[in-house]
Amino acid sequence: MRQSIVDGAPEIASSLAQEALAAGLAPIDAVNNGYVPGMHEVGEQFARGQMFLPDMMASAEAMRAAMAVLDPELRKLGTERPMAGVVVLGTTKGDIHEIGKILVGTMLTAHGFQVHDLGVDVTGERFAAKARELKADIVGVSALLTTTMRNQKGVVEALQKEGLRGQVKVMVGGAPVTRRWAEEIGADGYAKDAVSAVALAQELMQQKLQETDVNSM
Ligand code: B1M
Repeated sequence: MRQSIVDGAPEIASSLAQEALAAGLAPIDAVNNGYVPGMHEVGEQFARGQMFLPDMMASAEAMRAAMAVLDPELRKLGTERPMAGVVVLGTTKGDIHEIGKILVGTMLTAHGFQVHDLGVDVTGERFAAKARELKADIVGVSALLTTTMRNQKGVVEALQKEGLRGQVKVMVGGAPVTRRWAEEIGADGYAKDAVSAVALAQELMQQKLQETDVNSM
């Protein structure tokens, strides 16, 4: 699986995902232990100048082909659970990386969250407008570039400007993002991967419930 991503081979990535499901492998294990390490290898080779932009794009295509097989299986779990909360998700302005964000969305859906994915290159204003429209509980902002991380702060500010910050929790993530950065920009939490994003979203929903209880006393 790892090699199919490094080679940018969508057909192989897809057929290995089908084989994995047929063999009873948990889809999230295939993602985390099979395909994602391939993406990390691609990133390292790109940084060393051994791979170029078209190679990275081919690897992203292979990752999408694997996810097309695994995603429905991951999502199935979500339909068996009560609705856990409404999440507006997206990749921040200036940034077109989407694979990690899609994975986070899939895992949240699998755990009962209603996820509205705004896609990539999303401004703070669009996050805020969607959060207002859907009465979102959580806004999730992904950033993969050190140059676009700062736009996560723009989302927090846009929510503040729209008077929504009291109702909406903000979670951030992405390879260059850290807990310290999340604290610095006034976000409510940081998750390092899609599995911990679910735990964080559940924790933020608990916090929201407790705040509502206190306010209604
Ligand atoms: Co880009 N890219 N890329 N790229 N790319 C990186 C990020 C890079 C680290 C590669 C490198 O140099 N080693 C580097 C960034 C350097 C930096 O800023 N520090 C980089 C660069 C430089 C660029 C361009 C500038 C290249 C250029 O044009 N010269 C360009 C930027 C374009 C732009 O956005 N404006 C660019 C373009 C691209 C492609 C389009 C070719 C492609 C993306 C295709 C797509 O998404 N459709 C691409 C890819 C594939 C990568 C790497 C190789 C892989 C990213 C990925 O999908 N990882 C990446 C190297 C790397 O990350 N190792 C790289 C797999 C994914 C599952 O992990 O996204 O980290 P990740 O998500 C994780 C966690 O971070 C977390 O959970 C996810 C699942 O576990 N998470 C969250 C993510 N979002 C979260 C949100 C949360 C919580 C957790 O809450 C809301």
